[in-house]
Amino acid sequence: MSQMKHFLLFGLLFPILSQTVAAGSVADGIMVDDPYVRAVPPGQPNSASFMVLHNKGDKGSALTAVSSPASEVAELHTHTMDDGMMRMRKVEKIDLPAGEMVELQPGGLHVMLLGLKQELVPDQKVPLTLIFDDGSSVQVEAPVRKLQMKMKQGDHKRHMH
Ligand SMILES: [Cu+2]
Repeated sequence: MSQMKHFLLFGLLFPILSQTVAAGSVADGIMVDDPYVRAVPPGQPNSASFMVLHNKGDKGSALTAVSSPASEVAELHTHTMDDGMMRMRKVEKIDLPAGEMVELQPGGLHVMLLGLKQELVPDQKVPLTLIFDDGSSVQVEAPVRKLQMKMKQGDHKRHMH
């Protein structure tokens, strides 16, 4: 277990992309690609994070939880069409089939950050801990990015951010 301790320490000192795992765990076989967090205007209580998860292991697993010091709560969400309206709903887990890539992206699966504790300024790095179904975890630093999206603002003109 001293090896795990070493990895944990390494993760704190070099917060780029580190795995807080022992060999053979689910986290060991998961590659996290291009993680980022959506920038939101000041006062917005929530945001979301997106990334690509590549399960390079030979057995299927799942992302079961995420935690971040940036928000009170982090949930796993998906979008569904409901009477022609896109709605988000919480999911228990995000399945990661063996050898496949699963994309968390706007309008689809995402990590919901509820109750932001800080303003999310572009280029700032948000630490996320991804927890898998065997209890192993991976820590990533997700930069904050502005997304191109239409904002509805009452009767005001729609504009691009
Ligand atoms: Cu959501």
